[in-house]
Amino acid sequence: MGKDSAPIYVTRPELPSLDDFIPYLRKIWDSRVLTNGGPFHEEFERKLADRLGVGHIALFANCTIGLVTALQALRITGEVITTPYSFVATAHSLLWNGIKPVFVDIDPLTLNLDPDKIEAAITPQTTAIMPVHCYGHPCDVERIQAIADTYGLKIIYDAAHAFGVECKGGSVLKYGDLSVLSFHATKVFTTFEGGAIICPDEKTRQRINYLKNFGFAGETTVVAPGINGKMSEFNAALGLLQLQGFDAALARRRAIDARYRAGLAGVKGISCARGTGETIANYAYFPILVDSDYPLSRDDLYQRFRDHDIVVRRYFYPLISDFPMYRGLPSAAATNLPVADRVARQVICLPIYPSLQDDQVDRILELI
Ligand code: T4K
Repeated sequence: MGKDSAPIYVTRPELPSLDDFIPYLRKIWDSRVLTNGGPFHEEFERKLADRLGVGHIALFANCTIGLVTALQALRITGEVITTPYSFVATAHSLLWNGIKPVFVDIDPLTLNLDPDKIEAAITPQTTAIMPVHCYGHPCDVERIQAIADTYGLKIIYDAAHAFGVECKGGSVLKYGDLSVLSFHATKVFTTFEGGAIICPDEKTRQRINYLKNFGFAGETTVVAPGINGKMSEFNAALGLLQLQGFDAALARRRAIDARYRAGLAGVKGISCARGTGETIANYAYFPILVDSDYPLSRDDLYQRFRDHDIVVRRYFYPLISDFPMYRGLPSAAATNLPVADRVARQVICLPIYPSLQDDQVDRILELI
């Protein structure tokens, strides 16, 4: 074990066989329809909605443009409450809309926005909450909805990690006003790049479709300063094929998750993040927290992995609130975010992806 073995990455995309994709490519080449809502786009949108158990979907080029557009669609302004414990795109989507992010601490068990701390951060300028289903574990959707209802706020979920996740009310993507998915190469379901907004009704989807196509509502009518957020036929065709393999990929992820949990059960100083009540999980990430009673510091363990060509990642370190464009905000102070600050210094995401082999999982467990 060491430098001579192939590196193990935190994730690897699961792809269909190239032979299976060629007929889709041939159709694209033959038709010369490459983008702007072609036949694969239409079919993928429909089949994806069925697979996810949601009514209305607008496909996107990626999740980040989806988040930016979701905020535009709901005309969100002023201040938005969000989590510092996420990928930086969450807060960037606010800055791209000239909105001030207000960071609220996370719950130490769920690692999601702590509902107990949201109300204290609401001001007359607050218009929305942007929580993240971190690692695919659902937020406390009912409590967040109750707060939003009381204060008249919108909710846009950053659901980049939550493909296929269900809770007792069905798909977690049905909660809030809008949810935004990512189909990036590192996600459980990938179309190379891609994303989608889950909408509550056809009217909202229509508006989002205008916004993702420069604001065009007909050949000569532009109703808003829209962006180009469209998904291409190439990505949509791949998405159609990926739907066929998703259940098998999920089953393999579940088995890896179980193997890690069994192997780490007795290890003092290491704790595994748990589900938050989902009825169907997606095993998107395998985060562990390194406590002070573990013999190595988090960064020493991280380095130990790297020395053995195991490319683990510290998602999400540093906190978003520590990046230069955010750290001057009053809500970004570490004293306001003690739980997130601690967790960001403890976390390591272990490799998890369908083609990871049991003996590779065992090597990782041995190193720990
Ligand atoms: N909101 C949240 C909560 C998110 O987590 C993300 C994205 C977004 C919004 C925005 O979604 P998109 O706009 O991207 O759709 C990655 C991803 O780039 C990013 O999409 C993701 N979150 C974030 C958590 O992770 P990096 O900098 O870690 O990526 P990278 O290139 O280091 O990849 C990690 C590992 O994955 C590599 O070591 C090997 C493997 N990999 C990666 C790529 C890109 C492959 O095997 N093949 C590949 O093509 O950010």
